[in-house]
Amino acid sequence: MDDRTLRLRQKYRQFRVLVMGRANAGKTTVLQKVCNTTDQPKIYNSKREEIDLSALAPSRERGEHNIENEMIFEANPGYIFHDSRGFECGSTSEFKIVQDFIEQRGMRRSSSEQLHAIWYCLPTDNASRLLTGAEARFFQECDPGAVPVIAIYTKFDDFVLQT
Ligand SMILES: Nc1nc2c(ncn2[C@@H]2O[C@H](COP(=O)(O)OP(=O)(O)O)[C@@H](O)[C@H]2O)c(=O)[nH]1
Ligand SMILES: [Mg+2]
Repeated sequence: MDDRTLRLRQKYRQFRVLVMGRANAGKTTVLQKVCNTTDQPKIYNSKREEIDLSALAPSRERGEHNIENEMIFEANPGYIFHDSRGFECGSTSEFKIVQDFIEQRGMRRSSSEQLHAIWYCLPTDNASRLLTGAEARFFQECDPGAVPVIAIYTKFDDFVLQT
């Protein structure tokens, strides 16, 4: 590693990523691959208290969902993931939550609180539409500022199989 890389590595101990994409897009699978694990992530609230999902009823879990929660895989704590679940319904309030989060986190001076990237998972299998209304809106209207948006096409093997 050169000097610059070393300096960056020292400054950015953790890499914070907002993961977007509808249910079943393959988000969790991509994160597991990146972190080289098959485990589920641990989830922490903004006070860094662990949230025990098994203790929550499914309906409650949805209600408890908060974009500020941090998902961390024990196998690779170098990544902190935020999940924008709920965005898929495309409502204006959900869109605003995501937009505000990106704006707030993009402006943070402290590198440990900054949002470093947005990974947008788009399933390519035949059963899915490539872009839903909410997704088209995100790409047209959302201003990520300095935060790079990376589109990840998922389920490509299925696309190949179908075509
Ligand atoms: N064929 C295929 N299936 C996938 C791929 N990625 C995920 N899946 C499957 O799609 C389903 C949803 O994946 P998941 O990662 O849970 O999606 P999430 O809801 O976005 O977190 C699971 O049954 C996965 O095994 C892929 O690249 N190819
Ligand atoms: Mg998931």
